[in-house]
Amino acid sequence: VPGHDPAALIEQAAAGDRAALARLLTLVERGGPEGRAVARLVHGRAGRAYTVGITGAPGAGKSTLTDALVRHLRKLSEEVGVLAVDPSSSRTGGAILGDRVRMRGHAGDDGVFIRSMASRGHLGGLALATPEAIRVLDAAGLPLVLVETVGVGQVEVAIAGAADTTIVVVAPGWGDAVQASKAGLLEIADVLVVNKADRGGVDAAVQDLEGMLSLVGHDPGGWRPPIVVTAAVDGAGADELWTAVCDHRTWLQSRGELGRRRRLRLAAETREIVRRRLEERAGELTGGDEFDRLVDEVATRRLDPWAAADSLLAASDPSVPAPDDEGDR
Ligand SMILES: Nc1nc2c(ncn2[C@@H]2O[C@H](COP(=O)(O)OP(=O)(O)OP(=O)(O)O)[C@@H](O)[C@H]2O)c(=O)[nH]1
Ligand SMILES: [Mg+2]
Repeated sequence: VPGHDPAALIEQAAAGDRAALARLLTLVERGGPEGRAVARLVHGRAGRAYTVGITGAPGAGKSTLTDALVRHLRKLSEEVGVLAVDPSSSRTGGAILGDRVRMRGHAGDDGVFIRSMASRGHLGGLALATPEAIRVLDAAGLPLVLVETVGVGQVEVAIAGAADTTIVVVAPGWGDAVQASKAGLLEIADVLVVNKADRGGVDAAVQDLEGMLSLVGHDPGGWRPPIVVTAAVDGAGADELWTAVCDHRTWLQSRGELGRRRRLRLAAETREIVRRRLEERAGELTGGDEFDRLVDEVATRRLDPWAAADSLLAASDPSVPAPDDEGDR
């Protein structure tokens, strides 16, 4: 039974202990001091794994397609980690369970590690827990990490959904392609997938996407997302999809784009942490007795709201000069 010491757990996970890996992910999901300790320790060991995001509207077939990709990768003897991220708090554990059941075919295969994430305890929620969880899998030595996220919510798309290669999945029908476009998914797509090809309507969906891609526009010599047709239920197209991912990876690497992208993602993540921290701090500053006292002064016209805010901020941070020091009283 794995213990709680983050450093020991990381050694065990890196040696292939999957229970230790699971334990580390639980700590990261929960946040708190232990989660922070894990994050600090894994960061220096991460950076080798290639990450592939699989996103799209609910029900497009992301989980089924992820499963098909994993099967294909196992045939190629590739080791792979999978994170199924569900950012919508409205969804119940049942949906997550569905993902687990769909992925159950890989039970007993040590070359696959699958984890669903739906935590709420972490500061910044799943958007910030996801890149940390990816780094845990990375530090544990998994060379490939697939991340399934529902493509809704700006922060989720920007941070949790961000990967080295992003696959956007749509099902046939105008609705899906238009929704993907509205949700900003076409802009982030490196590879587009029209899934459920067994159901028909594929040609129209491919044309819809082609049309919308032309509207988005791409730099000359830039990467234009290929459109891959799949029927994830029977694994059809998984090999073409993987080839497209590998082509994109080669393209990124040949241009030095991979490092640039990763840096942008780390900047976005760091910025988001700062933003959430400040928001948390704002909640603390405006929730106490001192705040009430200042509001009384504002209400009785002795202080204006800006001066009250300055006073609160100065009290919270000694490096900010207090309004009194400015001699305006
Ligand atoms: N006919 C057909 N059905 C599919 C295909 N791929 C997925 N499905 C079905 O579509 C439904 C949704 O598939 P999921 O893989 O759960 O879709 P998802 O995008 O992961 O859904 P959420 O995670 O709930 O957003 C399931 O009933 C799948 O069996 C396909 O290629 N053809
Ligand atoms: Mg799913």
